[in-house]
Amino acid sequence: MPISRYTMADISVRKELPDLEKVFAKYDTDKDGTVNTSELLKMCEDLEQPATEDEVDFVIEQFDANGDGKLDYSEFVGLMQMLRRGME
Ligand SMILES: [Ca+2]
Ligand SMILES: [Ca+2]
Repeated sequence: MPISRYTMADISVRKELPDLEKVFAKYDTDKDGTVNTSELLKMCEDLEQPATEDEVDFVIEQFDANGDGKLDYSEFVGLMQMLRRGME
């Protein structure tokens, strides 16, 4: 049986965690330790995945574990893991 693709993805995400920290810091433009709707909108633009505010709100809702309407770093990592799997 081949190694699970999810296992491979988890390994590559873990290796890239330092980079994710940089990405998070780059888009947390007001440096409050969370990424809000407008900050995530900017990231989508830069990734050439333009999204509407409603779409970004929806994405935040999916990953907003503590329900504050914004993504902190651990929630953001969950989003990035999902994106990575979606792109495979
Ligand atoms: Ca912020
Ligand atoms: Ca949150």
